[in-house]
Amino acid sequence: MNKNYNRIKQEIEKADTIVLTTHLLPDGDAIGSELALYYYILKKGKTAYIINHNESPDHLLFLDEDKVIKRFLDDTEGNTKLINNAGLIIVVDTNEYSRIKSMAEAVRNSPAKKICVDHHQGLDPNAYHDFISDTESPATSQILYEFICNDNTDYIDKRIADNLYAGIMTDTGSFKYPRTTERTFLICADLIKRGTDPVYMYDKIYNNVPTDKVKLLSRFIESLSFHFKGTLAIGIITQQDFQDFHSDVKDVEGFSAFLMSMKNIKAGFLIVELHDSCKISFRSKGNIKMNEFARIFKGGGHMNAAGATVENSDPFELKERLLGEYKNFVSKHDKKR
Ligand SMILES: [Mn+2]
Repeated sequence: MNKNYNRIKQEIEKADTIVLTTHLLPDGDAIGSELALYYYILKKGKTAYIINHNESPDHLLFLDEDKVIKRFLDDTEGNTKLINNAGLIIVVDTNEYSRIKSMAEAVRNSPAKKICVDHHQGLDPNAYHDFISDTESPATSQILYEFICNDNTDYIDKRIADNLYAGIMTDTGSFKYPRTTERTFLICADLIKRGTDPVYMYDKIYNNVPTDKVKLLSRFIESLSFHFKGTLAIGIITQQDFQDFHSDVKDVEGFSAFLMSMKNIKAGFLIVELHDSCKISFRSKGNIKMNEFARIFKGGGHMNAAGATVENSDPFELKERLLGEYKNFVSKHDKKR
């Protein structure tokens, strides 16, 4: 692992200009990783740009205090130039070009070397010049902490610490998801020692829910249906719901976790109607392999958290299809046991 760290450090030192990007609908880990890496790169005396497909969600805007994050489509021509002229492009918190959406083509076509830093499964080594991939890590921000410390711990000032902490806190669900380890707490203790205020960080990120989002949540709760003796919950959010509460797909963050918070629930599906497709989030507990189930809908992910996008589908018809497929899936797996 450290060998990769040194190689990638050298690539950063070789490049003059570095472009950073991440997945669509960036979350705390995506933005925290980008900003921590951005300020580290500045300290190395280099120029850096952060360009994303989506704008940052409201509750994370405070992290970007210098307003350095650009949205690709706001200036496609100018941003494409930056991507083409960069010496290095670093993709964080995803390893799939399809997940950087509108930027995928520009990044692929750029002559710059491409590096990936990620904790998701499925990295194609041929897609990048080099990478740091650690699927055991609960957050890309945790990998970046190790990476920066491997260079020089003095680089981690309060601002970098805040961003790394935001990434780790959000991707671990505030230190409760499975890949949270002793190491995670030791790292966060060190970040707090370097100035991060955990109460302030939690308050800024979580105690900041707009009332329209609460109304959307209430609509989602009304939509819930329960199946398979109350072990499966399905929720639906439609375009109408988004319109009614001036919200969009980024406002459903946390809804699938809500499904899994209910007693006796072993599996949950969240169906979100987009303009010309439906996005499904699959969640489960224990050994119900949702990545396997998601493949029926040409999706993928982790065992307990997967996703898929189904083109031109009505959300209510999709729900019926999901129920049918899940029935087959469960009976196949019961037979195997
Ligand atoms: Mn992540």
